[in-house]
Amino acid sequence: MAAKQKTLNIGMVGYGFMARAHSHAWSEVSHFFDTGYQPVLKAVAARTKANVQGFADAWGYERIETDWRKLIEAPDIDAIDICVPNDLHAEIAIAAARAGKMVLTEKPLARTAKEGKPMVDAVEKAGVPNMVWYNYRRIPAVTFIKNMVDAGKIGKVFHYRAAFLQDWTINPDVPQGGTATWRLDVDAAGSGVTGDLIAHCLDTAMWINGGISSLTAMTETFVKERKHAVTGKMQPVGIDDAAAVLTRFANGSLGTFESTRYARGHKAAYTLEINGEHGSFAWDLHDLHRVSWFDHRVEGPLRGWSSIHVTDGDHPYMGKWWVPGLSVGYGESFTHQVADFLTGLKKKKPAAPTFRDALETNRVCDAIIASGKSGKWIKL
Ligand code: SOE
Repeated sequence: MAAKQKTLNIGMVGYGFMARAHSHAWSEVSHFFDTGYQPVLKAVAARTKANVQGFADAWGYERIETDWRKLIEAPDIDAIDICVPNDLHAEIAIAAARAGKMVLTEKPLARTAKEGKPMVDAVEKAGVPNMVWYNYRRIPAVTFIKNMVDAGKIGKVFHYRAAFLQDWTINPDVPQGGTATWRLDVDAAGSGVTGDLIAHCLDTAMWINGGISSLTAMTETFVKERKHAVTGKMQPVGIDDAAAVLTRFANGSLGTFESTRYARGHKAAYTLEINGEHGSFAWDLHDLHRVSWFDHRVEGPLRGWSSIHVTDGDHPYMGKWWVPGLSVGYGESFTHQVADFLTGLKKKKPAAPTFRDALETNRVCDAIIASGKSGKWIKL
């Protein structure tokens, strides 16, 4: 760790699963990455005092607030980190930017691109550092694939395919809305698997393979009515439970994306593959350090798929951790994101995805939802 580091006081909004992932990252980063900054878990805000106090105690936040506005007004807070349902991102982010705070928000940027655009305008007008937490691009093996594609290892790209499969909403008794199940409520989430899971796949895909120029999608809502956790009433379900998408990328390659919460047996099965003229790369979140690699330039009988364990000191991020061969996990993808954010502050080079970058992901998600309804191809 560097001797002289600037303090960066974090104001966390929310105390759920994502607030844990982010708090873990803020706490861990300066033990491993020399970014010039020392994040401090200064304050956390959420409505229910007992819950937020428990969270603050567990993670070592110095104080709690029961209104996020207090964090934004507080002169000792440098960065606001938004870990609340999607419908609250815009209001908090815009207020934070206006108050001159750095703003980070959990993905997706907003429920729709229309809602996200004023967020982009606000951070850009205020000139405040901003980032959206799309963590999977910072899994070392995924970053490795990006670097290798950029280095031309597979040549011209023909195909990109990704899937993100889960099975936690098959039971029709799972409610919509409320603290734990807001992802099923279209008013809170904006969309279903598209904004929650395909958004991750799109972020990685567009980072590795460039922009998407057109798409068509098929979406389905398998359970049409669910009880709302807040009202207690049966209400129509407005989210997409599953989506299958065909895309054309601007570089001429074709893409396929599939996501569902109805793939029995799958909990977080994010897989991706990219095929080019000289070779292919494939990756699976369930074996997150492994990259499968096929190199067509290898001559003779040894040509075949090989498996690279992305844990060497010269692999992305890995030189900062233990010794070659030892692993890191899901949580560290967030730590890498924080490390890049802090390094970006030091170098005055924003870490991606910024709000503007993530707005593009929202645009593609909007097109998926629209195409799922109309059945038409949509140009982006
Ligand atoms: C949903 O179950 C979820 O937690 C997403 O919201 C996350 O973004 C994803 O990484 C894992 O699944």
